[in-house]
Amino acid sequence: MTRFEEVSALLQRGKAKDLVALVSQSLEEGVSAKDLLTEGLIVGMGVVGEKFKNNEVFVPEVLIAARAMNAVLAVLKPALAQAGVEPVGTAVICTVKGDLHDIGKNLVKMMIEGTGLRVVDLGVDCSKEKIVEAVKENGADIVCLSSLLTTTMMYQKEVIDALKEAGLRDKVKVMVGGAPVTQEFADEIGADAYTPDAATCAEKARAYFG
Ligand code: B1M
Repeated sequence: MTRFEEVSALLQRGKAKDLVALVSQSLEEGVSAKDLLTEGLIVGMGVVGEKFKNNEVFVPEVLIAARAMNAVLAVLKPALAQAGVEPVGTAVICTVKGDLHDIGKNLVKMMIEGTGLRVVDLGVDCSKEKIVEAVKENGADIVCLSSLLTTTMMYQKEVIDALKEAGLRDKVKVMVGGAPVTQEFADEIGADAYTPDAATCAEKARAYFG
């Protein structure tokens, strides 16, 4: 079994302690944080998702895997983020109302912070009112919305409408993402950008500041 397969297997079994130990050791040995993430952790979570879909595992197992993922992301964070410099701008990020999935959102946050932007994280199940308020309070330049459910992705449009109503739509870029979201959907709801993964999102967010 390769190192990445080991990482993936521990994640699938939700072995947080062993996973954190293996990832920490791998970082010390010089294995790239990005490869541990994309070739180990994200692959492992994909397998969990597939088994979940096929009723081979159920919510408790998925939850345990997700907890292990969030624990290990904290270990990877320093290696994924670049050295802190004065923030060039501010992004507000959340998972939208009705949706509790936060792993992708946490990854996007980490990667954006790594580009030198300040990120205000509103968490999960976030209402449009809370987002509008946070944009005002923080003078945000970007709003990043994550949705993992087909039932919650339409709420991204509600957020855009609420920003319009509050007279803020021209002041912020709205970026959308999450597994069911597509470029076509983003165009349909009038978002400024769709990105399929955290790294591309961070790159695009940073590009708004030249
Ligand atoms: Co849920 N879940 N889940 N789940 N879950 C999915 C999403 C699902 C596809 C599983 C399946 O059936 N195969 C399915 C959705 C079906 C659909 O709507 N089409 C599903 C379901 C049905 C549910 C429940 C309804 C199950 C139930 O209760 N019967 C329930 C809903 C709860 C709710 O939210 N109200 C539920 C619950 C849960 C858990 C709580 C058990 C747990 C979440 C724990 C947590 O997040 N803390 C969970 C998990 C873990 C998953 C899967 C297995 C993994 C999601 C994940 O973290 N992936 C997922 C299956 C799957 O996606 N394959 C599934 C890893 C993560 C790195 O990827 O989040 O896609 P992702 O993020 C990516 C990109 O999408 C992008 O960047 C990231 C990678 O770089 N991205 C952005 C994400 N957000 C972005 C924002 C941006 C830009 C890019 O901003 C601009």
